[in-house]
Amino acid sequence: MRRSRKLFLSAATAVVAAGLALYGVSPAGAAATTATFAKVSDWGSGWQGEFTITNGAGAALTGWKLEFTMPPGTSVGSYWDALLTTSGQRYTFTNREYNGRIAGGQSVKFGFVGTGSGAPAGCLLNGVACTGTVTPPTTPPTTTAPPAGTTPAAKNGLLRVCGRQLCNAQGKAVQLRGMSTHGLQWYANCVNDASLNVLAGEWNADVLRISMYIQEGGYETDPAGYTAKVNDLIEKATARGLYAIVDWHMLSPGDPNYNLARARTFFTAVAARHKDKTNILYEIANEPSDVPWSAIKSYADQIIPVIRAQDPDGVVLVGTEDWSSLGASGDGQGVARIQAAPVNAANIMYTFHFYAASHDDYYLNTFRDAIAKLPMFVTEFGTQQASGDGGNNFAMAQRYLDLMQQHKVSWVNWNYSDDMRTGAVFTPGTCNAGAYSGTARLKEAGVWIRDRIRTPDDF
Ligand code: IDC
Repeated sequence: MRRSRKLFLSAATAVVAAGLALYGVSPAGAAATTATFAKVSDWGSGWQGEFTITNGAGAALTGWKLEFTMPPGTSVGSYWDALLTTSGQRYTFTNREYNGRIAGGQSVKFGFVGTGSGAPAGCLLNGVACTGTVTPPTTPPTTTAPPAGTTPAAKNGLLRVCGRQLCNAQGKAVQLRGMSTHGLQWYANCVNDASLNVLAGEWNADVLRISMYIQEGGYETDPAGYTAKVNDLIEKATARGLYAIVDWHMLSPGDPNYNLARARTFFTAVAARHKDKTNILYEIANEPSDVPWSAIKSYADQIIPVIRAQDPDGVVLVGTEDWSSLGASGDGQGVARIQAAPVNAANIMYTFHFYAASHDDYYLNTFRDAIAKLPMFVTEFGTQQASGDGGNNFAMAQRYLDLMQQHKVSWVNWNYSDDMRTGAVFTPGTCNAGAYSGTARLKEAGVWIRDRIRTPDDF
């Protein structure tokens, strides 16, 4: 009797384990893992919703699936930190590879935008009511822990856009600060092991923007050579724990579609090569100009899938109207046009560029408005005029920096070279001399921006 009973229990356990292994569900009655829903904001025609999945038990959960039904007239739009499949009004979200593991006592969140006035109903977490009878399996976790180390890229890992923020692999909103190179066709001699050691080790920068012009003697003149140069600088940035922004520095002509075929070739090669890195961001169009938002959006909608086909996880940065001024250098309606017709992709941010001596309160207010509505990244700014030259307006620049710090908007300053203009941080001749360390060779703007990059990070 005892023997057969034992056999029966073993068989039942095996069946349950086999059937539930995928999502780590074990029999009811154990410690609960729950999912709770909240509307975190509501603007009348729509709202932002968030689910928090909490592992109340001791062992790690290794994956999750959450499903619910929306009432007729209510639907899900964009979403983040989960994958989505739908069947009619039934929505099924599953974890991304970076947030499937939930240690005991920990939570993960994912979010989405809803339209209509209804709310999720009939919620199931791993097939069980979201109020909780799911427990973790005893199998060890398969997801790798965040990389060890103290560099910005090691601490933060793979970035992703969460709501309107840039978040690290632990789900914390972070601000990156760093420098842009000048055009590689002119000032590649300023970006090398010695200068990047100073940028990473003395300036404590988080990010390097690799500015590759297309015209003006750039990529179009030597695609293989410039691709190799960018690849090399990505490796140098990676070796120093910096994030790398691959800047497709289209400028004139201002229509990004002019270079679409070249962009396809370039981004396919670069994304394929670096897809396993966790420190790459793709800036697909530096400064569009003289084209409507619809043309920029059309370009983005075509080039982003090219990148994602190789590297599905990298954050993509999208240029905006009128030299990435969000349309402030045009009719000022750029933010509204993006909101009316956003780029068809998740995990993207829009870019804003400013030059503090040229771009006063009107630009600042346009930017402030955009921060409240869109995920924003300042991939280029200067303390001078838009020419990158002339006197500095540090007071105005500081107002932008304060706003960006308050809202954790990442920024990159133009530029890490010894060009003669006031916006280049080094005095002419510095790069040939290889004398990047300290402040002796820095121009006024260089001293100012170095001080502001060196302050402690928020991560
Ligand atoms: C400027 C460079 C200058 C170069 C010029 C031509 O400082 O040496 O001759 O480009 O391309 C931008 C552009 C950036 C500009 C910068 C300063 O993205 O390429 O660099 N700027 O004018 N937008 C606004 C200002």
